[in-house]
Amino acid sequence: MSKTIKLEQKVQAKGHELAAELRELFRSKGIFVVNLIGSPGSGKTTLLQAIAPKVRGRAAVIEGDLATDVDKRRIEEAGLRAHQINTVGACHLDAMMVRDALETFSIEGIDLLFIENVGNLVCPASFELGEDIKVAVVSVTEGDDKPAKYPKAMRVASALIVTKADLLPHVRCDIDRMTRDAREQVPDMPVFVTSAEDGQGVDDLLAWILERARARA
Ligand SMILES: Nc1nc2c(ncn2[C@@H]2O[C@H](COP(=O)(O)OP(=O)(O)O)[C@@H](O)[C@H]2O)c(=O)[nH]1
Ligand SMILES: [Mg+2]
Repeated sequence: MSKTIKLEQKVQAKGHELAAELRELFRSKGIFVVNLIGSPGSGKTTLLQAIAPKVRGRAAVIEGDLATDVDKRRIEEAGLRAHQINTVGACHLDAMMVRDALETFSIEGIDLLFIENVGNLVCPASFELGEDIKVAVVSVTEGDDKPAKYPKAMRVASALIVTKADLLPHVRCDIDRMTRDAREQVPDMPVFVTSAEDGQGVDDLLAWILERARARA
């Protein structure tokens, strides 16, 4: 038991070290990095597809999934360079996977990198990838209790992105409740109500991300 804990601590410490190295690398290249965490089907890839035409030539995407390169191809079709990591069972990306990806995936010439984590509101909240910010993605169709049920995902997030707002007339979803619960964890947490379908909130979200990037630079 104590051996298991020690090994876990060692692995976590190594992960922190590597994430710090990645953060250094991204900073040295002037790249602002956004790590998207959210459940499978919450609309992470579709949101990135909606953002893609607005950041063509300056942004790239790393996709994390257990299997397939479906999301990478969707992003490429939307006009951004993309790289797929297959975790083959792991429920989250880790810093080592991102470092390995950068051996073949060039991030030269960009100033914005999106990392779409494996669909999951639990594990990805605990792993640093050298990102500047994590954002939590929750759709209106998942139930408005999710920010309350996944407090750690809220706590590590710099913003809550509510997706699929075009479906609000068809589902019971109280955005005020989601906002309140997210702000229980992070007071004043920015909340963006978006739809990739009709585009609402996407420009505001991107403007906020770019402002964060400018503030860091
Ligand atoms: N109506 C509507 N459907 C959406 C929206 N965003 C995503 N979807 C749908 O939700 C499903 C899952 O989306 P996807 O982006 O693949 O989710 P991911 O697993 O989080 O990357 C797909 O069928 C999308 O077409 C949206 O803004 N409005
Ligand atoms: Mg996806």
